Amino acid sequence: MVSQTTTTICPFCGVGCGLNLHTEDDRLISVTPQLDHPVSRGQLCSKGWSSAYGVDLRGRILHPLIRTPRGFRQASWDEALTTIGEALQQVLNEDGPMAVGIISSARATNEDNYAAQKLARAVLKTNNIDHCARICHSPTVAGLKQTLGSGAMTNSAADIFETDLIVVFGADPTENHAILGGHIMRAHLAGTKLIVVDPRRTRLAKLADMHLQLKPGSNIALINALIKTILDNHWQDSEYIEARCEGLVPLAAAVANAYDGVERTTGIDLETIREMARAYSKASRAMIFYGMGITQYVSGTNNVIALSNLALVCGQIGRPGTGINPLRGQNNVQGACDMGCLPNVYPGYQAVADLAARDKFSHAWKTALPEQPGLTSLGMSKAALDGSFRALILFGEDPVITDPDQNQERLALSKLDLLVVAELTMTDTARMADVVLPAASFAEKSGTFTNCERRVQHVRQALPPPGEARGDWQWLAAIARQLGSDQLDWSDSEAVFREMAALTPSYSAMSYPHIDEHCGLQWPCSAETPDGTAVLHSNSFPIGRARLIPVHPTEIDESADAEYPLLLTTNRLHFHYGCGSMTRKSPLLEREIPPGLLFINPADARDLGILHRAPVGVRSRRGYLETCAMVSEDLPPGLVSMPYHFREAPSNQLTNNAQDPVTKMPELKACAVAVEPLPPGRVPRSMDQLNAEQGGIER
Ligand SMILES: Nc1nc2c(c(=O)[nH]1)N[C@H]1C(S)=C(S)[C@@H](COP(=O)(O)OP(=O)(O)OC[C@H]3O[C@@H](n4cnc5c(=O)[nH]c(N)nc54)[C@H](O)[C@@H]3O)O[C@H]1N2
Ligand SMILES: Nc1nc2c(c(=O)[nH]1)N[C@H]1C(S)=C(S)[C@@H](COP(=O)(O)OP(=O)(O)OC[C@H]3O[C@@H](n4cnc5c(=O)[nH]c(N)nc54)[C@H](O)[C@@H]3O)O[C@H]1N2
Ligand code: SF4
Ligand SMILES: [Mo]
Repeated sequence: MVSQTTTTICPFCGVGCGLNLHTEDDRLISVTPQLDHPVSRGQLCSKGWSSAYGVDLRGRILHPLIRTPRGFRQASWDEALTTIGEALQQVLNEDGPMAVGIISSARATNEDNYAAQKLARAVLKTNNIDHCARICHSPTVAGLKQTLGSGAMTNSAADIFETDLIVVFGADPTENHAILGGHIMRAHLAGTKLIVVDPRRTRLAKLADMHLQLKPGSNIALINALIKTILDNHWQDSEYIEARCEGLVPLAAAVANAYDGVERTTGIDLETIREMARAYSKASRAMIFYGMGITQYVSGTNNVIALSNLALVCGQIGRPGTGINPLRGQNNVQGACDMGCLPNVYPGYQAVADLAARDKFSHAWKTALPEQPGLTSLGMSKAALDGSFRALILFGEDPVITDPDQNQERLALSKLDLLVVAELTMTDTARMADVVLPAASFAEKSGTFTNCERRVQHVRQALPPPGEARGDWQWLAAIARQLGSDQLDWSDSEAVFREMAALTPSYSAMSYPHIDEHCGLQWPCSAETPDGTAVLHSNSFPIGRARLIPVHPTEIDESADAEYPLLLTTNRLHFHYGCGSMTRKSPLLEREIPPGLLFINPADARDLGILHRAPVGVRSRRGYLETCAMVSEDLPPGLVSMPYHFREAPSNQLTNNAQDPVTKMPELKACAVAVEPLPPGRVPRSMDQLNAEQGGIER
């Protein structure tokens, strides 16, 4: 028997904890934490401990599958690739490159993502390439790019232990970035002040020195009032602003009336606003962490800009223990953005619209590149509905469960001439595909992930891929070859990384051996900073001076009304991840929490005659689902909340697709719903049952 231990990185969230995979004769027998890992420091959360369940053989797709009128049948790789190649070629011939596109995966490696955008741009000749960052931190990328010149976490996880005040703004780290949530709890116990701004009473809110339980979507009203308080009292860092920022005068003018109606809009009284403004501006080092409570609004980009304004006027960016820190969500969402899996940028955020950048990539890849800007992921769905977008290659995402407005999303996918899905298991999206490809999981391939603090870490192969599964860049290369291109013909993952690093300035001094030597390297890592960068913007910003940009409150798209009297927000639960396709394979995680759940305040439950754990129906303008009520004081009256992990009761049946005008981020954090009790003892019908009864959308 051959026993082996492989050190690698957790495949779930952006914390990027260090795992050891213990194998015996090509079987994964256990997972343990890496004791000396710089972020996780010998710990894992329950998902990390359960990661072996997520990739075990149960339910794994082992061979290519092709749709027939009677369901899927097994096919050889040759046949699957021929089918894909012919269908792609036909759409390209008939409608040109804007009719095809790729959705890549923030769960896959940097090498996979680099390959995906290269296939789109250099082979398919389209900039139609996107991924889940669109509906996650795209407002961060767009907002911080404008204000600071770089859309990433400015500081490092270790700074949690080197700060005086932590502000958690619209994030729930003990559930979603559990190891960092634990660090925050520990720092707070040791004396670091903690302020939480969240409409729900999260675990950290219960422990915090202050909890500002604002109304959903009122972030800018609150932040502008904080900035006004700071300026009125001369609590700003004038020296810092003078030396490093521009735009104070218009910002001051824009916030001058910020108190008007603010108590009503936000639900927070002026005394509390004053107290928070004082604490944040007076702290010698204060860190802001933020998440989906900021980004998932039609005002997402402006929300990010507002937070950046707040940090800048107080001089809280550019030193250890400070900063504006987006908690990037997926294990490799930072990397998928860095790799250019976005319709407007090449690797390293080099703009497609910039002629010099296009020339650079065109020269390196020895081919002409498309000029026309690409479609976003939801833009591809929209174009599928009107027939102008016809062929989609998608991997490592399950938009039927995770995109807003499920019925519309299903309809859009059903219109495609060709849908290729590469997955580990048969997700709801894979079930709609024409061709399903078996993908290798993180444990079965090598490459790199970039965590939320910009740390590029080595993912090492511990197992052979099961059945005929292949790594993502390998099957992407096979599609390129099928189309007559050798653009993706690398010898191994290290060769992909070398090509990428040579073209990506912030990765330019990185290599696999150098990454291993340092237990991961934080970008920018170039000739000037060969060992990486823990704190961004220490001396200057990539755009020279930081920009203070006035922004004004925008109302949420859909408020509660007589017909839909409650506001629904969506959140995550510690024990499940994304669409649930990996975590729900673990009996240990599955027993922790019943599927579905609608969190509702006791007063609303009483008014509606709903008992704790009783079955309920939830309706919005877009859909209907059934689940169980969880009566909880953690929600204020008028607000209900649902997780989105459960395909039986997917909250995206209900959510609103209204979008941020800058980034096309949908408003996943607020929509109007009506809740009704179901007869006592009735078992809530699953979405599959409801679709079968009502004739849901099929392919
Ligand atoms: N266990 C687990 N962990 C995960 C994930 C998972 O699915 N499961 N997913 C990963 C991914 S992809 C991501 S992006 C991250 C997301 O991590 P978070 O950003 O923490 O995600 P959410 O729980 O969706 O939303 C955060 C909070 O925003 C609050 N909120 C809603 N509206 C507002 C508002 O108007 N203002 C403010 N200030 N707050 C508001 C909600 O009440 C909620 O507590 O988690 C990652 N980690
Ligand atoms: N209502 C509501 N909806 C939301 C959100 C919300 O807060 N509320 N949050 C949004 C956010 S922030 C995000 S990021 C999205 C996430 O949405 P998705 O990206 O669709 O979610 P995941 O569950 O991470 O899906 C990833 C899939 O990748 C597969 N996978 C894992 N590793 C690999 C691999 O190496 N290769 C391949 N080919 N496949 C792999 C897994 O099996 C899984 O099925 O959801 C969004 N949807
Ligand atoms: S905190 Fe995130 S990276 Fe760490 S073990 Fe949990 S899911 Fe994995
Ligand atoms: Mo995310």
